[in-house]
Amino acid sequence: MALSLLPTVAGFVLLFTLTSAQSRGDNVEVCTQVDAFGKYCPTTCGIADYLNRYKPAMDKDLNDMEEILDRIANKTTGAAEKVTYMRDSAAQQTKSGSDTYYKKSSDMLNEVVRFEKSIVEQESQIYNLQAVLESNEKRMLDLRQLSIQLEQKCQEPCKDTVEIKTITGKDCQEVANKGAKTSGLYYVKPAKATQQFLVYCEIDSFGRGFTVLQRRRDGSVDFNKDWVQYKQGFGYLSPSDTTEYWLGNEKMHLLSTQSTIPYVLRIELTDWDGNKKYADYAMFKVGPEADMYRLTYAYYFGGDAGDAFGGFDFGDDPSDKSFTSHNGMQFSTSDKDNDKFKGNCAKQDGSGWWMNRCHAAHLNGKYYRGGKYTAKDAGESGFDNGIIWATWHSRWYSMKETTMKMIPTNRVTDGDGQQTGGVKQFGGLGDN
Ligand SMILES: [Ca+2]
Repeated sequence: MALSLLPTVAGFVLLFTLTSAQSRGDNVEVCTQVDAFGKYCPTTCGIADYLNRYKPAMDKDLNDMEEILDRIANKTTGAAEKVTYMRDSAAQQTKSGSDTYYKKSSDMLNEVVRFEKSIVEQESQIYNLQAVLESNEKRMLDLRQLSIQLEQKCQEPCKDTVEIKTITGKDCQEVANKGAKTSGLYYVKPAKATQQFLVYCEIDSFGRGFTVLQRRRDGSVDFNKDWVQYKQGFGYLSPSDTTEYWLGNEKMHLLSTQSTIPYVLRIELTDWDGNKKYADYAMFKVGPEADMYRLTYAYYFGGDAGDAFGGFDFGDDPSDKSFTSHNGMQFSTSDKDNDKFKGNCAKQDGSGWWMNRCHAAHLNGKYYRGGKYTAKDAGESGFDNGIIWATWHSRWYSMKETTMKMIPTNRVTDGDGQQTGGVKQFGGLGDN
C-alpha cells in the first residue's frame, strides 16, 4: 500500500543539486537524447523520460488503492443493508409478540451488534486509508511542483560553471598562436564550417595547440553508436579533460581538410600498467560524408607504439596485414557497412571505425577493465572487439586510455625534439 514516492523525491532533489557541466556544447536547446544525465546538464527530454519512467508505477499504486477503498466501501454498504434488514425483521417479530420468535429475535439482535462492531472497525480502516490517501496526494502535489520547477530550470540555457575560453581560431594551433596558454574548451571554426563548434584544445608550454578528436579513459561512454551519432559526435567535452567522447566525423573532416599545411594525427595510448606510447601519422585527413569519411594519411610519422594503422600479421592468414590496414578505409558503423569484409565488422565489434577486414587498430572498441579479455568476453560474435593497438599489445588486450588529436605538421615536433621513430615520451605535455 505504501507508495514509494520518497525515493523519487530524493531522485529529483539529487538531480537538482548535480553540478551541471557543459554537454556537447552545441545544440544545447535541441532535445538530444543522451546516454544518461551523468554529471552534466540534463536535457528536457531526459527529464521527460525520467518523469515518464516513474509515472506509470505511481498511477498503478493509486489505482490499486482506489480499488481497495471501493471494495471496502461496498462491503460496508452491504453490511449496513443487512443490519437494517435484520433490525426491521426483529422489530416486526417483536411487534407480532410471538414467544416462539423471541429467542430467534434475540440471536438476531446479537448478530446486529456484531455487524455494527465490524462496521465501526471498517470505518476506522477507511479513515486510516483516507489519511494515507491525503498524505499521498500532498506528496504528489509537492512532486508536481518540484517537477514544474525542474522543467522551468531545464528550459533555461545551461549556465555552467564550465569556462569556455574566448579566443577562437580555425583549429587549436591557431588558438594557441593567438595567445591561449592553457588547455581547455575553445570554439573553433574551420575554413569550410558553417558554424563554430566546441573542442578541447591541449595547449602546452611550447605553444603547441592540439585539437583533440577522441578520448577514452574510463569506459563511461558507450561507443556502440550509429552512423548519425558518429557523424555528429557523442560523449562529453570537459574543460578538465576528464571525460570521454568522439568529436564527430563531420567535424574531423572539416578540421583535417581545411589547411594547406597538412596535419599530423597523434595517437596516445595508456595500458593498464600505466605505460604510455604514441603513434603519429602524417598528412592525416578524414574525407567528406559522400566518401564515407574515408581515412587517409601519407605515412607513419613515428612513435613507439608501432604502426598498427598499417595492419598487423596476426598469423591467421598470409594477407592479415593488408586485411587489417586502415589507410584508405571508409568509416563503418553497425548500420552502415563500408568495410572489406563479407560480414559487418562494425556490427560484430560494436563500434564505429575505419574498418577493413576488420582491424589491427580499434580505438572505439569495447572498454575492458583490466585490459585482458577473451573471445568469450567478446559476446556472441567472439571477435576481438576491445580497444586494440596490435603492434603494441595483442588483440586480446584492451587499452585503458586513448587520445586522438591533430596538429599542423610544422608544429608537432616543436619543443620535445621528437623525430620519426622518436623519443619514448609524450613530449612536453606533463604526463603525470
Ligand atoms: Ca561488409
